[in-house]
Amino acid sequence: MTGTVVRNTGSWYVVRTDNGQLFNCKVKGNFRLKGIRSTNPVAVGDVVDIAPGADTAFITAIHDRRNYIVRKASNLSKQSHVIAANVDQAALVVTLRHPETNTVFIDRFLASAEAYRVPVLLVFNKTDLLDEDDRNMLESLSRTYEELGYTCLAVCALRSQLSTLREALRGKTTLFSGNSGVGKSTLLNALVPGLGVKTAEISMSHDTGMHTTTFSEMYDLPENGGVIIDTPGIKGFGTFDMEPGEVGHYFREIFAISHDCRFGDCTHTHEPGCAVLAALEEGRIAGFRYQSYLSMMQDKDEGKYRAAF
Ligand SMILES: Nc1nc2c(ncn2[C@@H]2O[C@H](COP(=O)(O)OP(=O)(O)OP(=O)(O)O)[C@@H](O)[C@H]2O)c(=O)[nH]1
Ligand SMILES: [Mg+2]
Ligand SMILES: [Zn+2]
Repeated sequence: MTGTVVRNTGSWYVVRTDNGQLFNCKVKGNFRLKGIRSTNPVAVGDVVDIAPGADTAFITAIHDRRNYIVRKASNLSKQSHVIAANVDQAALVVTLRHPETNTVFIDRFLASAEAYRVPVLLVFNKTDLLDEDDRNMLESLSRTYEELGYTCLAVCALRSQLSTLREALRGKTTLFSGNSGVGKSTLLNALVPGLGVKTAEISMSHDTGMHTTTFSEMYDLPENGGVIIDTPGIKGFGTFDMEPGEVGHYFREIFAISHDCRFGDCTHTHEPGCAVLAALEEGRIAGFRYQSYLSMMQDKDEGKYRAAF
């Protein structure tokens, strides 16, 4: 029998077969992703073969993935974690306030998604909490990202201002990702009337989320409006399996300009004749994007990433 993984809690998976039946499954055997060790060999979105047993079914094979998005399982980890597989796009939910998503985190996510060829939608939530300065900031950030070709939406889950988001999700399978507390599950609840997925207020003292969602699950939007995969909030986004020379390929503007660098193996940090540094100087590349690039290059130097991002 074949089905799609719709939920993953620890070593248990819920698989929905084509006729809509649900099976609680465990994994049989040892699946590996291109020989990389992963904390979850199977992810939500995977199409799998299952062999139903007396009370437990087993996942016996994973079909080839159209795409997937993966990050380091944790700081310093050599293991990867597959966030989801076979998605049409990822919606990175971010907030400028309560909590504050930093741009290094955004850019790490974007670079990784670029590497795995997953289109990203940037969803700025909690617009009700923004003052005028924040709104200017939102506009300026959106402009920068839109110029790079990323769609940016400003929404408010609390006031159900979601028409642009609903439109962007229609008919697609979308992974919801982002820091804890940005409102991923609240958005989901607002999009699916009566769903009632658990949400929680962010910590007053730390201004961070409470890691309320603890497993990944796929939900159907009403009226064939698409599919959402809600996932646990993440703190840092360590890129997995990326060579230092590759990092610049996944920053669209850096990649485009790098063709004019004097040296083919330019790292855009100190080299003479570096077109990227020249563009930075002239303001044709946003300073914060270049900082994110440096942050990822430094990981590669140190062989790790810092938990703060
Ligand atoms: N003011 C305001 N609060 C919101 C909005 N959207 C969500 N929240 C609040 O933000 C808090 C966190 O929301 P959640 O939906 O639990 O966040 P999450 O991203 O799912 O968090 P994790 O599951 O921990 O990753 C809740 O108290 C929500 O009510 C919004 O648009 N405006
Ligand atoms: Mg949640
Ligand atoms: Zn260069």
